[in-house]
Amino acid sequence: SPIDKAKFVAAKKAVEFVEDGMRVGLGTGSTAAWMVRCLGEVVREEGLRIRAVPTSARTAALARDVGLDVISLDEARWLDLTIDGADEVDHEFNLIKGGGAALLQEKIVATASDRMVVITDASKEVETLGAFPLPLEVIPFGWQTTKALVEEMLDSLDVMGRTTSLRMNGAAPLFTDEGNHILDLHLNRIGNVRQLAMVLNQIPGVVENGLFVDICDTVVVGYGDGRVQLRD
Ligand code: DER
Repeated sequence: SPIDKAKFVAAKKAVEFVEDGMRVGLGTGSTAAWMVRCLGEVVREEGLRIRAVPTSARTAALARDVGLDVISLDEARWLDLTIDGADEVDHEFNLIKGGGAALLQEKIVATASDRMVVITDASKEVETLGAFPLPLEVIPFGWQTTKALVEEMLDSLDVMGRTTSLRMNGAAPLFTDEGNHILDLHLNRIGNVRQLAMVLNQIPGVVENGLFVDICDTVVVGYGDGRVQLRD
């Protein structure tokens, strides 16, 4: 499909940033999965020696399947480059991430990288963040109380929406790799991303939110006709 082609060309382009000897963070999601496959190919063809730090169990499994040398973030300590997808990207390269429920490890790995490259199809580029529900990782203990506190907090913030929902995995609540839950915040439009990102993490029970502010350095946009655009 054109969307798959767009994701593939963006992923393939981003792999060009990977150099011999690098420690590379591997994102999660369908676009990142294309990147992991392309990276496996390039490593095999060019004999690149890289170490890879995944951002989810499923990315780790795929990375091993394609023959990458997977290590933990603790072994790597710091990364040269992280390549990951996004659910929304604005003009300042601020992101909404977490559609794949991996935002906690993704944000830690992206923050521990000299450079973060986001790979997307054009549909992810927006004027203002917020149409995509903002994922929030919360611990299971008292999650309904946390949910109520978040909704109360939203009333006082510069956002349009107020409702939150528990992310389900079929008929049961979803559990992240860390055993936490995800609340999705239906905000429609976020007026002040920096303020919201800060305030949400102050609420007891909240572990992390899917707003990536001042983390992304480069955006690679793929198109269904095979074109790819670089935004630095
Ligand atoms: O969960 C995530 O943060 C993913 O990177 C997501 O935002 C993008 O997933 P996609 O590449 O499947 O659209």
